[in-house]
Amino acid sequence: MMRAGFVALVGRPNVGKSTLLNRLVGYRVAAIASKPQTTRNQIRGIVTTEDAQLVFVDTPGLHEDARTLLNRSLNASAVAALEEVDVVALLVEAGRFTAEDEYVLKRLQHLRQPVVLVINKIDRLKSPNEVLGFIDSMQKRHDFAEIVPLSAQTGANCDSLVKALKPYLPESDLLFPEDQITDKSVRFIVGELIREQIMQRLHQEIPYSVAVEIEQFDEQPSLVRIGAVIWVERDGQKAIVIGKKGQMLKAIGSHARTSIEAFLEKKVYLRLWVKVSEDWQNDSRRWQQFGVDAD
Ligand SMILES: Nc1nc2c(ncn2[C@@H]2O[C@H](COP(=O)(O)OP(=O)(O)OP(=O)(O)O)[C@@H](O)[C@H]2O)c(=O)[nH]1
Ligand SMILES: [Mg+2]
Repeated sequence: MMRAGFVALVGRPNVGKSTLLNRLVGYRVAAIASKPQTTRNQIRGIVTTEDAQLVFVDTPGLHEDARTLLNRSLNASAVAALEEVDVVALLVEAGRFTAEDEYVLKRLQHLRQPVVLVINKIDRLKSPNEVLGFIDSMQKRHDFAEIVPLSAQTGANCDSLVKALKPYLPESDLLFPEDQITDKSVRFIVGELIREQIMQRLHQEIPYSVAVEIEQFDEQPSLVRIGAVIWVERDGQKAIVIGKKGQMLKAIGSHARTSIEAFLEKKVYLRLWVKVSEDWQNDSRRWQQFGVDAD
């Protein structure tokens, strides 16, 4: 019997939601970085098996202390995602349950949908047995429909998650063509692959002040020409993104190009510009122009 439906990936920032999405889909469609609130948009990744289609909805990490308008809106976007899905997958890190996790779990208590607990990053445990005690302690916190320990990074046990989720989906034909892996446009993903390099290379407030806008996307038979603007909020940030003698921008560009080429399976010619748009994080019109659909 064919089942198909939507699964929200929720959890505090940095638990590995986007890494898991990419792992399940088999492609890098979502940006990953070791920084909280890397994800800004709801990204759907589609997994189609012989008898099921699971549409995973990656959401921005929920956190209590949302200071800018954009951060607050990211929280709202993560909560809104919960209303449209058939199952909720709550991610936590193996062996860790923090006040931030508690905050997220509290927001799931009254949902009508089943909540499946995903214990991520089991590769970090010294022995697999360590997870057993953690499972016990988590069962005391909530009546989870299923509990699946896995590693999004190594791929260990990720197949079990797909199997565990399937019974909770409604009977349905395919919702998307079987070869489709995401609902986002290629341009959007290209922008995310550029932003990912910035998130990974720059620190403090800069990653959060950056938005990437794709201005040019010309696909030719043997190569794709891409022009993108990296928007920052202040002149000082622009200088940091460009770096001494342009070194930082060069590194961002060459690594982004490599991952875009892997995604498009084509040669890429990438040009990047850095421009200032003051305080864009507090101006929703501008962040929409930059492709951030946090509302
Ligand atoms: N060791 C280990 N690290 C992981 C695993 N999954 C994710 N990570 C790392 O955890 C960090 C955060 O991963 P993301 O996928 O960006 O986390 P996220 O939950 O999407 O974060 P936000 O978008 O900020 O909410 C990255 O440095 C990942 O490489 C895992 O299974 N094992
Ligand atoms: Mg993410």
